[in-house]
Amino acid sequence: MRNPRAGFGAIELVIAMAVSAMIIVNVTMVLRTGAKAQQSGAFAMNLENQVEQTMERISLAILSSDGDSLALPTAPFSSDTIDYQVSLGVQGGNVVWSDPERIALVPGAGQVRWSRSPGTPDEQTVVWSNWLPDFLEGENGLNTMDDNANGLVNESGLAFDLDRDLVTIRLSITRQDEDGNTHTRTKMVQVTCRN
Ligand SMILES: [Ca+2]
Ligand SMILES: [Ca+2]
Repeated sequence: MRNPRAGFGAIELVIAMAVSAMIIVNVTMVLRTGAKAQQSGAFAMNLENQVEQTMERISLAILSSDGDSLALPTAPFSSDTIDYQVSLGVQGGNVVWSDPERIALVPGAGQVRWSRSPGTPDEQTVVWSNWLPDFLEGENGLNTMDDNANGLVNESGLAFDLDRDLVTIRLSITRQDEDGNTHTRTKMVQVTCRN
């Protein structure tokens, strides 16, 4: 004869197992979400660092350049390229200038490229950043409007403009994370040439 209490015990056991399974699933989900948040936090931080670092390199170069020689447009126009020479010091009362240097957005490649002696056989180039969009964050280039209301019309992912001796630099970097979500960071810095 079967003991009714034994059957009851089995059901209780099944329920207990189901409950613990649910708890395990929940804990795992919480852990996963935590790891995900940490991952996306690290991603955002990386992106932020990259924008900071690239902007710092660009602004340092412009800071020590010959302000009088900068041929940049004035807002609402802008350029994705800057040609400059850096002061190497003073010799015999004259400022000694470096070979011509250039910082430019390479269209299609989405790169910020620094070069020395561009267009000559001695040209040296270094990529300072990847993942630049064609147009600055919020700007739709296929029109005649300043879509992101920053005073420039259709500015590129890297944009320079000049107001007397004040150079404004704008930069956007856009990357996709593992889940295919797009993240964009934009920074603006204004620099007055020392020389
Ligand atoms: Ca704009
Ligand atoms: Ca536009």
